[in-house]
Amino acid sequence: MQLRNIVIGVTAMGLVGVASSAFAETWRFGLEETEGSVQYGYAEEFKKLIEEKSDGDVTVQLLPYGTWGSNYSALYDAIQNGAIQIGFGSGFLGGTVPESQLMSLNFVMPNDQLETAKILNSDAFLKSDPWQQSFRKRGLVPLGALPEGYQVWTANKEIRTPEDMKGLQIRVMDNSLLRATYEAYGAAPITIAYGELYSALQQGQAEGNIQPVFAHENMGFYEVQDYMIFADQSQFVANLIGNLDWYEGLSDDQQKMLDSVLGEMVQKGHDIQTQFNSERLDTIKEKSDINIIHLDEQERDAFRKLAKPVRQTYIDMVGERGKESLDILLDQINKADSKSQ
Ligand code: 6CS
Repeated sequence: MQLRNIVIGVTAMGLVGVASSAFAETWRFGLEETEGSVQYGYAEEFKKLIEEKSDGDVTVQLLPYGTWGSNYSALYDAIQNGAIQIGFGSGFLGGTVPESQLMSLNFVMPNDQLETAKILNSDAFLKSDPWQQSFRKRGLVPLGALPEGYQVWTANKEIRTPEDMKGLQIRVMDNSLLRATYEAYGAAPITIAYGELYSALQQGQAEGNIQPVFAHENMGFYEVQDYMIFADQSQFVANLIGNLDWYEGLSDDQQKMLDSVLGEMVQKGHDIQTQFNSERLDTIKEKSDINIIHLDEQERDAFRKLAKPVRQTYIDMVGERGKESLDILLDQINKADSKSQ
C-alpha cells in the first residue's frame, strides 16, 4: 500500500513554475489516484495515444496523487488556473462544480458498465449545453467520463438492510449529495481525506468505506475491514476535465486528435477498469479472509427506494442546470434500455 505514509511535499513552487506554460506542448495530467489505479492505467494509455498521434509534438506528463499535493481542491485549482492542463475530478469536485455531483446519484446508471461509459461520453450528454456550461462557467471543460467500477461498501459488520447501516460512520467523499444519500440510508456519513483513510479505518474513526474494488486493494483498505458488500448501487465515475483557455487555445487539428483519442479511450477505459477490478478482487481473496456479500434484488430494492428522493435533493442543491443534465442523462438511459429490449 503506497500511500499510507505519503508526505505532502508539493508544490506551490512547481505549479507556479508552469503556470505560464499553459499552452506549451507538454500536457500535465493530474490524477486523483496513485500508480496502480484505474486513473493511472487510463492516463498511461492516453499518454501513449496522444504522443503517437501527435508524432511526439505533445508530451503528456502524469502527475499521480501525492505529486501535486493531497488536497483535491489544490488539483482542481491548478486545472482552473492552467498550471495543470487536464485531470480527473470525482466526488470531491462537487465543491468546484456542484452539478458534477450528478455522478454520485445512486441507482441511476445502467447496470451494464460499458453502456454507462458510452452514455456519459456520448455527444448527447457530454456535449450538451447544461453539462458543458456547468464546467465552462468555472473555467473548465468536461472532456469525458471514466466509470471506474462499482462502489463497494466495507464495514466490520454485515450490511444487508438499511437497518444494518443505521448510525454507521461510513466515510464518503466530500460531497453533499453523498452525505444526503447515506443519511437517507440511515448511516452517519463522515468525510476523511483519501490519504488519511487507511489509518482512520484502522483506528475506528471511520467504521465503513465506499470504493471500487481496485481502490480497496490499491490503498490496502481491505486489510482493516471485515466485510465487503456488493450492493451495485452506483459506479465510481471520474470526470476528465481540462482548463478551458488551454482547450480553446488548441489548434483545430489538436482538438480533433484529442477528440479521437478520447473516443478510443471509452472502450479502453472500460477494459482497464474491468481487468483491474477483477484481478484485485482475486488478490483481496487470496490475501485476506474478508467476508464477501452480494445483495439480492430484494435487498437492493430497500436501498433503491431510499435513494430515489435524493434525485430531488440534487436538483434542490444545484438548481436548474443540474436538473437539465439529470433529465438528459435519464433520457439517454431510457433510450439505451429500450434499444436493448
Ligand atoms: O474515495 C476517494 O476519495 C477516492 N477514491 C477513488 C477510487 N478515487 C479518487 C477519490 O477521490
